[in-house]
Amino acid sequence: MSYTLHGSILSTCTARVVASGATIGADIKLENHDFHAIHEAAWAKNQPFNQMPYLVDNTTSFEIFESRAICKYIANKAGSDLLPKQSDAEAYGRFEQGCSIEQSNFDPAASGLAFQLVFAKMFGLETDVKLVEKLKGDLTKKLQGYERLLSKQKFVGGDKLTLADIFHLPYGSIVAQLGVVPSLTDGSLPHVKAWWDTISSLPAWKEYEQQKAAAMAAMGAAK
Ligand SMILES: N[C@@H](CCC(=O)N[C@@H](CS)C(=O)NCC(=O)O)C(=O)O
Repeated sequence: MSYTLHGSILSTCTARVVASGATIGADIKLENHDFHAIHEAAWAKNQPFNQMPYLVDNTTSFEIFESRAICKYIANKAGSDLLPKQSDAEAYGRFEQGCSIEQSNFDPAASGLAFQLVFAKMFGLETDVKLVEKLKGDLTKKLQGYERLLSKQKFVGGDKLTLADIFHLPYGSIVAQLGVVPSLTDGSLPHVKAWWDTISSLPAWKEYEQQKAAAMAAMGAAK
């Protein structure tokens, strides 16, 4: 089984698939595209919303987009424990609960902060300072819910590491590096800190961060 992932090493949603795929042990070749490519008509044939990434299954030519769906597809084909089996109703239920938590309680504020504080500048846009303050407050409050959850179970999708945890890494790492929501890392929410320390030190994530740093250094050197 081999896959071609069309995206960019600099894209957070591509990072979600790269890190999940590496943790699963899947054979994924990342084809790096310039961000301008997604606005071309040819791209919309593969990703109708002009976003990256999308994946091609090289064995069957099946194509799929939406980073979380891509990760679940790869994990399902590999029979990976990162995706609990539907036949185990409770484990699968907890896992889907964890995926929904990430998408509804973490991603809106974390991706909003990353956009306002990192990507807006790259696109020549002004940072909306009022919105940043609101998003910081939103995520701080949500993390209190994470603390309550993680005092009862070790990971967001149950007692074992699942894709639901890995899904947090791309935007969570940006928030952690910016230091704008201290309770993610400062130990004031001890279960959150222990969880974050564990998932952010997964070898696949460290490897992704090294690849991204190397790509950024190469881009800087080419300027
Ligand atoms: N829900 C989609 C979001 C994809 C997405 O927003 N990708 C970003 C790059 S990380 C993108 O293509 N942004 C360009 C745009 O939305 O115009 C996924 O998870 O794949």
